[in-house]
Amino acid sequence: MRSGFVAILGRPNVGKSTLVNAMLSKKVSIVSPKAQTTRDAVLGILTEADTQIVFLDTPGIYFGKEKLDSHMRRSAFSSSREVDAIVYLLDAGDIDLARDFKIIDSIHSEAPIFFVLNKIDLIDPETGKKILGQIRDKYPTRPIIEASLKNNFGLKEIKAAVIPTLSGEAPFYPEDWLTDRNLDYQAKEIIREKMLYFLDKEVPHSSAVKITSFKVVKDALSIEALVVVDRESHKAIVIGKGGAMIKKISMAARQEMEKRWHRRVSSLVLKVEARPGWRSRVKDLVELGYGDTGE
Ligand SMILES: Nc1nc2c(ncn2[C@@H]2O[C@H](COP(=O)(O)OP(=O)(O)OP(=O)(O)O)[C@@H](O)[C@H]2O)c(=O)[nH]1
Ligand SMILES: [Mg+2]
Repeated sequence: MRSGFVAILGRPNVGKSTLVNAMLSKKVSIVSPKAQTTRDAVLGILTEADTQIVFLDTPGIYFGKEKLDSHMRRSAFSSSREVDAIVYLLDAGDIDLARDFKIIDSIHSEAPIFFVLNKIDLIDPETGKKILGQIRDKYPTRPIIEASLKNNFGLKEIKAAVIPTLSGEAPFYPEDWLTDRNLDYQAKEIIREKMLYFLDKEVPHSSAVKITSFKVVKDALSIEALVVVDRESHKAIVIGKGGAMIKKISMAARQEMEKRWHRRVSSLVLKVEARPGWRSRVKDLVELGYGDTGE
C-alpha cells in the first residue's frame, strides 16, 4: 500500500474543491461560483486497492486584512508543510501570473509542486499555449497538467503525477472514510454554500454559520443553526421579504444534506443575528470556528 498527503493550493475560485470532489466522485467540500468559498483545510480521502491519497482542500490564497483572512491564509500555507506533494491550480479563464508567482514563491515546502492549468474549457488552444509558455519560462523544470476538472478532464494525469511521491506504506484513515469532517461541520458548510449561491457575495463573505443543535428524531435529523452576519442590513437581506430568502436557503441546504448523507432531514431551522465586526474579533472567531489566526 502506498499512502500520503497531497495539498491543493491556489488563488480563490480556481477549482480546488472541485478537484477534491471529482477525485472522490463525491462531494466533501463545498463549491460555488464566488471566490473565497472554502475557509478551512478539509480532507478528501481517496482509498483504492493499493493506494490511499489524502487530499487537503485549502482556502484560496489572497491577502485580505481581516483576522478571518489570516485564518484562511494560515490554513492554506500550513497545509503545504509535511505533505508528499503540492498541486497548485491556476484558472485559465482568469490568469494573473504575477500574483500566482508571488504565492508560489512564498510556499515553504520540500514537497514537489505540480502545476495544474484548470478550466481550459474556457480558452482557445492558442491562449493555452501562451500561458503554458509563460509558466515554463519562470519554472522550467516543474510539470504542468492541463485540466477541465468540472468535466473530470485531467484527473487521471494528476493522480498519476502524485502517486509516485506518496511516502507512507499504510493507510492513514479507515478505508470507508471520505473526509475528516463531522456532520456538524458539513451541515454548516452546506448552509454557507447555499448562501453563496443565493446572495450577493458581500453578504456570505461576511457571514458565518454555527450549528446550535443537531438531533436524531425518529430516524430523521433535526438541525438548528445560527447565521451570523456583519450588519443589520445584511440580516434583513438574509431573511428576505416575509422570510422568503431564509426559507429558500434552508430548503436548498436540507436537500443537499439529504443527498449527501442519504438521511432524511426533517427540519432545518435557521436564526439570523447581526454582530458588526465579528471577523476581526478573536472571541467571535473562536466561537465560530476560525480561531487559528496565528496571533
Ligand atoms: N468552466 C469551468 N469551471 C470550473 C472548472 N472547475 C471548477 N469550475 C467552477 O469554478 C468555480 C469555483 O470552483 P471551486 O471548486 O469552488 O473553487 P475553489 O478553488 O475551491 O475556490 P475557493 O474555495 O474560493 O478558494 C465553481 O463555479 C466551479 O464550478 C472547470 O474545469 N471549468
Ligand atoms: Mg474551495
